[in-house]
Amino acid sequence: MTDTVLPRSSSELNPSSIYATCSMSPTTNLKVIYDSQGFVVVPGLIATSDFPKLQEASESVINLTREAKWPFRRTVGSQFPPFNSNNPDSWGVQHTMHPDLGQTATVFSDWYTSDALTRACAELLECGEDDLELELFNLLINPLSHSFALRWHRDDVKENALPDEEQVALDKWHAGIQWNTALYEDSCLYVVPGSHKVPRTPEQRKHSCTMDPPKDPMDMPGAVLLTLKPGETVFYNNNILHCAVYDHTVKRATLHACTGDSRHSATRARNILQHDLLWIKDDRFREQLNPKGQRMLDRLLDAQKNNFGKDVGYSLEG
Ligand SMILES: O=C(O)CCC(=O)C(=O)O
Ligand SMILES: [Fe+2]
Repeated sequence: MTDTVLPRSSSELNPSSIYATCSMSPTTNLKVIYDSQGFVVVPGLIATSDFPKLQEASESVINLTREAKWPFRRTVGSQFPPFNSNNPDSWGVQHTMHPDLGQTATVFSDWYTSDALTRACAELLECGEDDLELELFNLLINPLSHSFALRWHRDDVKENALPDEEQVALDKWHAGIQWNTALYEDSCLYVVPGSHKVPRTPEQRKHSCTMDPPKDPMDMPGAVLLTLKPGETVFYNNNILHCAVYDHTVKRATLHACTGDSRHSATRARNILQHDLLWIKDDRFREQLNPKGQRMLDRLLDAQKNNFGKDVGYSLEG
């Protein structure tokens, strides 16, 4: 078991040193770090035998996407949903658990519902594993020929929200958790530790109120680069102020997903259902899941039913 290393101070923060095991040890600081910084890095959640399977499955969907044989992708030039197909280059693969991907999708859904991962999610969400809701599972990849970047943003708060509106949105954001698991070293994501709790300062607003990606992400007051080593997972509050830079010369294959607490699924509706999820009703998808996954799916289907016919809209533009 690794000891938890608490950050020395925000200005000295080296996020890649913020490790915490998600053992059920009474001394675990996972939740403490997550609450104070808005993210926590956890190594070793992927079983050694599963690691090559996930790498292989990722290669397979990346190839399909780059060969234009998988239509659900994040297109270079589009930062947020809905993604268009205006550019042949991609920075992400969407819907990796989709049953049309056959056995490959099962590798992803087995990991999404694995005990180590769901235990960590439940611990951070402070809910029972029986409350967890299956949500999104995508893959973030390096574009092949165009470097690309996302502007500074919070996933479900608009860039022009006033400080009071920002605070209201941040206060209710505890119903789901986002996570990135790196299959290769990943130095794409920048975050402002602690920004998940407080509105932006005037200076931070200046760096995050347009559609433009930053010239240098480190110009944002409080920014740190979050480097993940292969096999490490960062769990983060996706309303933390963050941006990302994708260098087409550096291999990236990072699992990118979120898991919800179904007791609050109404709060999650826009964030999740803005991604087209009709395929989750496919019987083949249910059959692909283990019993725990099927229960998690039922909670998402309930949320989808409760929002049927409603226009949930999109969180962000760009
Ligand atoms: O590339 C990343 O790690 C972050 C992606 C992101 O911020 C988003 O999809 O909203
Ligand atoms: Fe984001």
